[in-house]
Amino acid sequence: MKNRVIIHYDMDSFYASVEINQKPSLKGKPLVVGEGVVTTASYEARKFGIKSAMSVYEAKKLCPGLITVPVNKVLYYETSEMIQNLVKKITKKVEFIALDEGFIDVTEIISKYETKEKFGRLFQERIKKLTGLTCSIGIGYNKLTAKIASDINKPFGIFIFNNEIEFIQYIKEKPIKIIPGVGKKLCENLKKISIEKVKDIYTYSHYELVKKFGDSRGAMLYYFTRGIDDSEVEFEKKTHSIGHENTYRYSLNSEEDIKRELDELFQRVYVRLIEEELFCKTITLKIKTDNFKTITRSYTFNRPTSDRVMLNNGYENLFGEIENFNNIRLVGVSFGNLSKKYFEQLRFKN
Ligand code: TTP
Ligand code: MG
Repeated sequence: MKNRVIIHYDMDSFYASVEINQKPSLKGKPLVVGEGVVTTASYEARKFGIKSAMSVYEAKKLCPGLITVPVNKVLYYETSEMIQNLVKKITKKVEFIALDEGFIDVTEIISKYETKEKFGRLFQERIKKLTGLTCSIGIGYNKLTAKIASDINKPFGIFIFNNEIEFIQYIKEKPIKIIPGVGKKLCENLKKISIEKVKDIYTYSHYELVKKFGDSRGAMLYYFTRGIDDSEVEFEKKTHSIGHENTYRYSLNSEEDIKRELDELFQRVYVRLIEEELFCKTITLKIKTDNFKTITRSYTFNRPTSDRVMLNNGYENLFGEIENFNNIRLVGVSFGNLSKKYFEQLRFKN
């Protein structure tokens, strides 16, 4: 595989910075966003030990002069959209993973810039000029190393891993929680077998890790601690659809049979929509006869939804349009025009 260059950008204290930007008198002050729970703290508030997910009550004990601001997600959504539109002008190979962070595959375009660092600085300046906000940049040879790098020089920092040697050199003495996917619980379990630093993993074989922690987590520990990650920046994810089809060796010939099969498929696709935290705008039914005639019928909602009743109504309407129930050899249901639940919830709030 060609040497890749992947960028991970992550806005600094995102919600707090957006609020400060709106009201400059808040600048330089310890501030948290959230009323019951801290969603994020300004860097001044972090000096007091205040962190995301802490109660505001606890945070105020740590810093009596703390300013609290209510969450205004519409504002963060709008800022995020501005940032994403700018990022999309650089290349279409972008994958947004949260309101304030994303991956960019710059492998094909990085040679236009003098150095990777220059690209990073330019990127930061453009975001700052557009939004008044700062971000941190990680530049890696894959998504994993870019993601870890963006955290290293926060705020308004850049860090670069050019290759596995540089990565391992940096990471080996660090606590194992630096690896994305290693949460609190796994950390505790690793500690029980004396794994505290990244390098402690190196004494275990792939086989041993899989045996102890299961296929996916074992492999993750083995590969990620070595800086190995072949996953791609999924830049066209948004246009994907999800669906299921059944083919039959003998044809179906009654409305009841076809309805029953489609109901089951609808249910399966719906479960996937919910599991993958997506919203859908278009439902499609597909039916194929034994002489390979395919009929598809689609229904598009006014706006993306994950509402079971709405989806079901759309599906029932489509089923009502089917006229032929003879010699059916394949039926399918798919949901298209997908978008992330998180974004849709914010978009349609208020
Ligand atoms: P993060 O990027 O994790 O944090 P951050 O941008 O505030 O700070 P950093 O400079 O360390 O990147 O999360 C982005 C936003 O997501 C954050 O501003 C608020 C929100 N958020 C929550 O609502 N709850 C949480 O527990 C976390 C971690 C973040
Ligand atoms: Mg952030």
